[in-house]
Parts: sequence; C-alpha cells; structure tokens
Amino acid sequence: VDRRDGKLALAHIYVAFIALAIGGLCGLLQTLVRSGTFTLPWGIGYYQILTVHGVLLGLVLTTYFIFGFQIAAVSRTSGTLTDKQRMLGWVGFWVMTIGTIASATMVLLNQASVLYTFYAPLQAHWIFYAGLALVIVGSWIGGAGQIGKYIEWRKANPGQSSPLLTFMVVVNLSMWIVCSLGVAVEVLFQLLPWSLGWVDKVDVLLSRTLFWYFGHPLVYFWLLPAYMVWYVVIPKVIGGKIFSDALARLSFMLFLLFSIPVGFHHQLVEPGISSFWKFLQVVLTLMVVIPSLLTAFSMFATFEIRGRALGGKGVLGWFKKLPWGDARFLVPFIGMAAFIPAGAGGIINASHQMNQLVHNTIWVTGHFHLTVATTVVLTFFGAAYWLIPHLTGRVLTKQMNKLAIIQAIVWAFGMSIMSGAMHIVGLFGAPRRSDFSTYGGSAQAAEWIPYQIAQAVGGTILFIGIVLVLYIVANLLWFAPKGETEFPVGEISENAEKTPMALENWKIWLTICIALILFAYTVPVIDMIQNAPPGSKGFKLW
Ligand code: HAS
Repeated sequence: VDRRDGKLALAHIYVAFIALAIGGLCGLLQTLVRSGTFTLPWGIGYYQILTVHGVLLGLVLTTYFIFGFQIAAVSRTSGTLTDKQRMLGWVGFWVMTIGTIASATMVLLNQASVLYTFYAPLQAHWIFYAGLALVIVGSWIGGAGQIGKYIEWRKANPGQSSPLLTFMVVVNLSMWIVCSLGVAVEVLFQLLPWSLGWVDKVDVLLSRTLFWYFGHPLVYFWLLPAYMVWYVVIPKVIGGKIFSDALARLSFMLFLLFSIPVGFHHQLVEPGISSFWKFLQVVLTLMVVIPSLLTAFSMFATFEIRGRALGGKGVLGWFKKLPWGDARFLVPFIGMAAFIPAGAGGIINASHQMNQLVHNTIWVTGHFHLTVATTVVLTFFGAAYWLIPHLTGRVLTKQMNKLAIIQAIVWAFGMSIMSGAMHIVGLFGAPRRSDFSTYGGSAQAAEWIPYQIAQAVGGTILFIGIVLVLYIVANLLWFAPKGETEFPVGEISENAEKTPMALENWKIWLTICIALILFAYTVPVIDMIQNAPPGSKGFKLW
C-alpha cells in the first residue's frame, strides 16, 4: 500500500483502538455493576457507561477499523488512490471525527444516555444528533473516495472482473449508503427537530423502524469486512488459494439484497406492525442466512484442499496440517468457530415465536457478543497483526505472535463465560439494558445473580484481553523491529469456474435491492404514518 494511502488508513486505525480502550473499560464497569457488588462512583449513571460502551465499541471501533482496512484493501488491490480520492478520504475522516467527538462529549456529560440504538422515546442533547449526522455524512464522503477508485479501475479495464477485494469493499459501501439513508432521515427529520424543541413529539414507531432499517444492515457492515479477510486473506496466509471467486461475489451480492429489508426482526414484539409484514421480513431474514452458509462451505473447502495438499489423510487428517501457530490464521479462525453457535443463536432470534422468549432479555446481548464482539472483532485483531506492521513498515515478532495467540485464547475463554452466562440467564428472563438497582432486591433477581457474577468474571477476563491487544497494537505501531510485512491477498484457484460478469452488473443488483426494500417497507410505513395518533402535532414526519 502506498505510504500516503497507508497514512490515511492508519489515522482510522488509531481512532478505532482509542475507542477500544475507553469502550472496553466501560464494558468492565458494566458487568461489575450488574453483578450487584459494585456501585459506580461520582454519580456516574449505569446508562451513561452503557451508552459509552455501545457507541464506542459498536459504532466507533467498528466503523473506523473498517474504513482503515477498506482504504488499504482498495489501494492494495486496485492501485494507489488519486489525490482527489485520498482527499475525499481525509475530508471524510475529519468530518466523521468531529462528529464522533461532539457525540461522545455529550454522552460523557450524561446529556445523551440514549444507548447505541438512540431511537425515540429516549431523547439526547441536539449536539449528539448533530454529531451523528456528521458521522454519517463523513462516511459517505470517505466512501466516495473508495468507490471512485473502483469506478476508475473498471473504466481502465473494460470487460474484466474487478479485483475481488475492491469489489467486496464496494458491496459493503453500497449497503452502507442505502441503509444509512434511513437513519439520516430519522436523525434529520425526527430526532434533531425534536431535541431542538421545534416539534413536541415524534412518532416512536417510525423512529424505531427507521433505525432498524439501518440497524440490521449495520451488523452486516461489520461482518462483511471480516468475510473479506476470510475469503481473500486467509487462503494466502495458509498457503492455499481462494476456492471460488464467483461464489464469494455471489455471497456478497446476496448480502446486499437481503440484509436491508429485514429490520422488522428487531421489532417482532412491536405493536403497530401487522404480522404479515413481520412474517415477510422473517422469511427474508432466513434468506440472509444463506450467504453465511455459503461462506462456511467455502471456508471448509479452502481449509480441506490446503490440508490435503500438505499431506493430510483421512476424514479429518487435513485439519491438523493448518498453520495453528500463525496468529494471522488462528485468531480469525477462533472468530469463525464462534460464528457457528452465534449464527445458530441468530436463527433462534429470527424465528418469530422463539423471539417472544428471548426479546429484550440478556440473551440478545449474549448473541451480539458472540457475533460482533467475537467473530468480527477477533477477525479484526487477526487482520491488525499484519495490517498495522504493513502500514508502519515493521514486523510482528515471534513473541508478539505468541502473545496474540494467548490474547485470542483469553478472549475466547472470557467470552465463553460471559456470553454463555448471558444466554442461559436470558432464558430465565433476565432483562438486558436494565440498571441493577431497579430490580436488584426482588426474589427473581436473586436467581439471576450467580449468572451475573459469571458475566463479571468473563468481563474481567475480557478486559485482560483488551489490555493485551492494546499492548500488541502499541508494539506494532511504535516499537516492533523495522521490516517488510506482506498484505496477504490470495489468488483464485485454477479449478474455480470463470466468474460471470453478471455478478458485477450493478444495475441489476441495485434494482432488485431497491425493489425488495420497497416491497418490505412501503405499506407498513404508510400504515404507520396514517395511524399515528390524531391531533399530535409534530407526531408525523411531515
Ligand atoms: Fe443478530 C439482534 C438475527 C447475525 C449482531 N444481532 C442482534 C443485535 C446485534 C446483532 C448487535 O432475528 C442486537 C441489536 C440490539 O441492540 O437490539 N443475527 C440474526 C441472524 C443472523 C444474525 C438470523 N447478528 C448477526 C451478526 C451480527 C449480529 C453477524 C454482528 C456482526 N439478531 C437477529 C435477531 C435479533 C438480533 C432476530 C433481534 C433479537 C431481538 O429480539 O431483539 C444471521 O446472519 C446468522 C447467520 C450465521 C450463520 C453461521 C455460519 C457460520 C460460519 C462459520 C464457519 C466456520 C468455520 C470454521 C469455517 C448461519 C460462516 C470451522 C470451525 C470449526 C470449529 C470446525
């Protein structure tokens, strides 16, 4: 990656790891509060640290790491960015960062303890929402630089398939742009006017719907960069080849189609949406499982082919041949393994009836700590171990490689305890997002306490994991020996079928994507607007 592009990517990565440090500390505090044995000092509120934790880890760490990774990926596979593309990257970075600082300041001042989902009826200071608007606009500007490179590449290479990694980045950004329009409407037309006192009330149902129109694809915006590492980087790291370029592209396109018109699976217990539309979106949710199953298939195939090429015999002999001592492989692999139970949990959540049992319990928190906080985050850590030294001109030493493996094991151990306890006690009805002091004295809460203590134990182990990863990252940024580190990009297997150009026909895919969104959302949103309680000024969007 060109040094100038590398600098831009690194700027994003710095912010991501600062967010990890502060957000991780708040996570530890939270599990301690929930164990019933710790009270926050200096009048700091439970919801305040819960918001800092969710915003910094769920929104800031992820978005900044993803942008840093994607910029490097595009520059590596499609060539150095032009000055204009890089300039867009920097403008986007600063607009996002000013927005992040504004929003984070309001959260830290307890003026925006509205959780990372920030929909009505919880209300924040208007500066929080203005900051969010800047983050969204900044991401569009920065994203335009990356998409610009792709367009330039395609013009220069007519009739050819674009580099796989760049293509994947563009799918992820397209999904992001289409879905963030929903949250932009919510922020600009509902939350900002409401927090400024220009309208008295907002339609809560519409606010939640606009949020989840964005909120579900948001989780795939986190997941797809992890899939980019699995599909493109891991085959090279293990010395193999990409199983199939066409399959990888198809799976990404399926994410573009099915990840957006499914937000109602977060609102299955929401009154005001008819069960027909909920059912339809549940069906579409189960469709979005398919590209993940394709990915599982493709990864197993890649591993088996490589393991057998190295002499692995029998049904599972090939498994032993994989490079278990290499943190660039093992750390994301642990993330992949975690995605098997994590994905199964997601399918349970999406099943209309079972959702009644788990919704708003801490089971859901257990689910997303396995998905985003294990699968995605461990893959990002594994990627950081080659990406950062590649960008800083350093190398990962043997000791750091060992420490990285220990870090991932500590993480997996702490998360198994914490997320496992969350899943179990969620089935006993323990609520998520509830201040312990509001229910701590009840007989039922006494039943939950042992699990909440287990969560605190797991959370403490995870915090040790955060300290370890920050130590490794600091080493790679400033202290590791100078040298060359590769940005691994796998080649396509010679046995793979030719990639059909239709997979890159954006007109077709974007049209289907928009048609599905209109199909899933138009009627229910019109219903919401028409059925908003009468006479409530400002209750409607217009
Ligand atoms: Fe989810 C709630 C349904 C995936 C994140 N989810 C959440 C929330 C978050 C989140 C943050 O339907 C909470 C939001 C909030 O604050 O309220 N989720 C699903 C479904 C999937 C799914 C169906 N979620 C994710 C991913 C996330 C994420 C990915 C983050 C990155 N989720 C839900 C539902 C809710 C929900 C409901 C709302 C619950 C409620 O009531 O509030 C699917 O995409 C999952 C498909 C995945 C698979 C797994 C495939 C396995 C693979 C690994 C292969 C392994 C290998 C290694 C090769 C089918 C690809 C080999 C290893 C060996 C050991 C041999």
